Amino acid sequence: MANRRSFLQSALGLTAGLFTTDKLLAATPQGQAEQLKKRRNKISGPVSNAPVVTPDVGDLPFTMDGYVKVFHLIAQVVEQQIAPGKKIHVWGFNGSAPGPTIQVTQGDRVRVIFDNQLPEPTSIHWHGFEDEIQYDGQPAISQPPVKPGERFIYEFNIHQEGTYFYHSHMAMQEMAGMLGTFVMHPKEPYRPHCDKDFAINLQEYAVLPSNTVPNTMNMEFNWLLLNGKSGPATTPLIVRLGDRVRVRFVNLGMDHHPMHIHGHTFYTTGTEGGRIPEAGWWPGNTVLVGVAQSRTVEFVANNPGDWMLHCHLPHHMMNQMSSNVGKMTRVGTTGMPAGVDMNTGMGILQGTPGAPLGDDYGTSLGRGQGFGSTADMATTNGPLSDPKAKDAMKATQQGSGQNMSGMNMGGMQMGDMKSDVAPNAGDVPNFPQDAYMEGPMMAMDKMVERPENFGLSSGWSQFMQGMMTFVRVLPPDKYDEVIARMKQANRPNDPYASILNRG
Ligand SMILES: [Cu+2]
Repeated sequence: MANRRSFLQSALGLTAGLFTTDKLLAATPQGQAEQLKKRRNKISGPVSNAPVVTPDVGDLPFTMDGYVKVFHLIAQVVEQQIAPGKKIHVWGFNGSAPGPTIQVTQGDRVRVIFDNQLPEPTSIHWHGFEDEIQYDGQPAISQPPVKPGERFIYEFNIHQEGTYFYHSHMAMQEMAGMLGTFVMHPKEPYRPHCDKDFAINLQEYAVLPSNTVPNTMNMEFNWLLLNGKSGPATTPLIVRLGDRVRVRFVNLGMDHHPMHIHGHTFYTTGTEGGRIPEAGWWPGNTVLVGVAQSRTVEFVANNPGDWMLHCHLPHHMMNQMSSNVGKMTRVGTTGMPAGVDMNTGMGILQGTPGAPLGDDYGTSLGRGQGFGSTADMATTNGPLSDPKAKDAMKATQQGSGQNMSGMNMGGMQMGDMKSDVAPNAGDVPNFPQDAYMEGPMMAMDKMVERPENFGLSSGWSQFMQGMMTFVRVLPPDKYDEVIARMKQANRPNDPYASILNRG
């Protein structure tokens, strides 16, 4: 029978025909669109839940105890590289802040063994869970606080579906980093099927000059993060042209974040209360993710390119919250130097020149500009002059953040030394605003090199800060190449493992 079928197929030229057609189709834009249509038709076919990928964070593994899924969650201090040259100490879980994503399925019985390795009492609240009061995680109300070195065991019958999260219920511990995503996959998979499913945690820290810990009381945030990284250190979302994509945003900070995508229209399909019935979905390209909320969006990635996905609050698209404001940042007769240490920058009396708020120095305007260590300067909006740039680069290259995992700190990209600003720039009111390229190029492409960034246009990293990442909608050949490189990297606990294993 089999032989007869293959004979018939080759007699009719079916096998060869299919091969040739597919190859031909992929060669032209029209062909690619045709393939896209084919893939989209598949969306209504049989479906299953695609595992959620949390870039830069990954999943919390589990073991089975009979029919119970058992997770082991550990609260601890974590040293985390959030941007090139910037390492901070945060409080997280199992090695990262946000903590690893927990994925379960509706109907599961789940046990979370929680260990507190922090120096003060804490507990874990399971945000949005409709479950028994003794597992709600409110210290001294629903359970005793979990003291340092102690353990508490939470148990749940998962009857909900959607995007939830876990966090400390102590306000300042939350702001020190203690949160993570908790995905409840539906027993009956959602339709239409999504080929890719991502989680992005939105966080903000106020890290004062020369500090490695966030000041949790401060409301002026200078580091804005997606999954614990600030641009350009964020790892892009890799999707194949034609994929239907789901992104789940989780916000546990002090600000609301309007999350915006380029080149596509998405539908908001879920909140922190679970799936929205399809009739209630609403289209947009920006979704406001309020504090303590989750928002799930879905779109068909039908537009090839490296598209930005970012918070649209202007101050959340910066690192160090730095602004170079007006002539005060100019040296010589037209201005005063900024970007210096706190004493000097704030004109504090210190002998020479010896006059508080004297004429020699201007205050460093903006929030955090240049204050503190020179190592920080290279990760602000850019140095002001060639000598300063060189100093900053030296500091960065010698800085503590050289050997962070997954990043090549081998050196800054020194572009051409010419300035890209107008010769009279210093005399123009309100200059500079975003003159990143004043002085040598400060692109960090090399420092954040990773397979997911392969093929991005040179210098991209210079314009990527704060809560910014990409959705890379890659045509099949480019997609295959990037995926092959990701596989080859063979990284332990790769957040993308579920996609790489699928092939
Ligand atoms: Cu924001």
